[in-house]
Order: sequence, then structure tokens, then C-alpha cells
Amino acid sequence: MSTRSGFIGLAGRPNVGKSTLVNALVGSHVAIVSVRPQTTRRAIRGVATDLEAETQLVLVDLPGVQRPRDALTKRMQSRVERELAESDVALLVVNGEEGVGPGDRFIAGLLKAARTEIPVICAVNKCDRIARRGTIDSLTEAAALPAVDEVFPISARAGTGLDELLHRLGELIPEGPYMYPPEDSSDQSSELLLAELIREQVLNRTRQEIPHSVEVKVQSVEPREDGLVTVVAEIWAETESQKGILIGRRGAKIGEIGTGARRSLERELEAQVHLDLNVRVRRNWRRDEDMLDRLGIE
Ligand SMILES: Nc1nc2c(ncn2[C@@H]2O[C@H](COP(=O)(O)OP(=O)(O)OP(=O)(O)O)[C@@H](O)[C@H]2O)c(=O)[nH]1
Ligand SMILES: [Mg+2]
Repeated sequence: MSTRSGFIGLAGRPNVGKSTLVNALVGSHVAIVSVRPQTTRRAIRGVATDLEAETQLVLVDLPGVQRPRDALTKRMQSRVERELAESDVALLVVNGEEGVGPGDRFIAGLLKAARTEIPVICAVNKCDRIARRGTIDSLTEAAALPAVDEVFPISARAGTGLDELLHRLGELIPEGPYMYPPEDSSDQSSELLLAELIREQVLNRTRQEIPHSVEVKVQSVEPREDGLVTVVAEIWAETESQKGILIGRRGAKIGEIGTGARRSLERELEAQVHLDLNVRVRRNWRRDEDMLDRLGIE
């Protein structure tokens, strides 16, 4: 038997659970997840290799499709379009709890206009939150979307329906050699993954404009003889007032973020971590094209 391997591009509105689904299919925390919409900024490739079935799915987690507001969101949007054009299968994720809405129809329309020849699979997610009747309604609505070929009810969080989805995706990708070593789970550099894990803590512990204004940059990762790893990172905010909120009264907020981030880094690195976090103001980083280049947000 020969191997099969292919790219699965994930499309969907912000917050429907695309990154949660990528993590669940890959079986490891490669993409950050938060309660805030527009969490994902870069196209992250999660690799799911099944040695028995001889298939390798490269799941391309993408930013949620939205109307661009600034240089950052414009880049996110055009990345989504390019990635989908290069995929073997498009996986459209919708929120089954909310049902299919105009945003989903807009994205399905884009898929139809862009590439009619690649199969479009629709995953109706968050089925753990709805009763059977609601699931059937959401599936029916999803099946009626333009471009959608097949629908799968799933819960990325609870893990239900994922085997069926994986199996079908494995059938749809072309024959060919693996594109990543089977033991890999993502294409991200270790620094980028660690920065994202810190940003995940910021997103889940702040509100309003803060989540969108923040970027995290890891400056160094140094393992010591005794196994302790020192990670030095900067959290960027766009204004002094945002910096103040991030630090909090007597450093309470940054302390909370730091503790959560340290635990998350320790799980990832499987080592004790000393985390040195500094908050800095970088005005307008989201509008600065050179800065976005340097951040790898293409
Ligand atoms: N109940 C339930 N919640 C889920 C499920 N999947 C994801 N979520 C939650 O939905 C929220 C958004 O999840 P993400 O995976 O970050 O969503 P996303 O589509 O990647 O969002 P963007 O990156 O902003 O486009 C988080 O709070 C998740 O925990 C699910 O199957 N069931
Ligand atoms: Mg995401």
C-alpha cells in the first residue's frame, strides 16, 4: 500500500472552534484557543499522521474570516484565501450551537467562487451544546450551503465525531509521500509556539480591546545545567493605558498571566520554567507592515 498525504484548509467564522479542532485531530496543543474571536493570526500547520492507515493530514489552521480593518486583519484575510486555493480539501467549520448564519453563507460563497474542484467538507461543531433536534437542524442548514459536499456533526472539545471525520479526510487526500516527518505535530518554531502559549493566557485573562492589541515575542529560551529553562519574553501593548491594564494594580494582572503562562510552558517543555515577562508599548504595531513581516504574519 502507498501513503496518502494532503493539505486540509480550515475555513470558518472567528470563534467557531477551528483551532480546537486542529488540536483535537493532531492530538496535541499546536494552536492556541480562546474565548475571544480572532485568536488565530498566522496559518499554522498541524500534522496528523496515522501510520497504520498510512495517511498524513496537514491541517492548516487559519484566522477566522472577517471584514479586514487594518494591515493585520488584511494580511490574515489574504492568507486565508491563498491557503485555501492551495489545499486539497476545504474544511468549513460552523458553530452548530448558533446554527448557520450570514457569515457562514458568505464564506461558503467564497469557497464556491474560488475553487469548485476541491471537496468542501462541513464540520458542524459544538454539538455537545445542543440536543439531537438542534443538531439535525444545523446539519440540514449546513448541507444546504453553497459548495458544501458533505456534513459531519462533531464536538472538537468533547472529541465526538472526530474518527469519522478523520477517516473521510484520509480518503479525500491524494496518494503521495509524507510532507512532514511522521513524529512532527506542527511546523511552528519552538519560540513562536511558546510566544503563542503566552498570548493564549493574555487572551483568556483580559477583556475588550486588550486581546486584539497584544502581541508576544519570545527573546530567549535557555536551558540550565540543572534542567530549569529560563524564558525571556515581551508582551506588547499599543498604548500606555493598555500597558497599565496588563500590569494591573500592584502587578496583579501580569502576575496572574505569568503564572498561567509558566504552567503552560512547563507542560510544553516538560521542564521547570523561570519566566521573565516584560510589558512594553509598541505603538501601532498592527498597522506597521515591516513589523508584521518581522512577526511572520504574512
Ligand atoms: N462547547 C464547545 N466549545 C468549543 C468547541 N470547540 C471550541 N469551543 C470553544 O470555542 C471557543 C473558540 O475556539 P477556537 O478554537 O479558538 O476558535 P477558532 O475558530 O479557532 O477562532 P479564531 O482563531 O478566532 O478564528 C473556545 O472557547 C473553545 O473552547 C466544542 O466542540 N464545544
Ligand atoms: Mg483559531
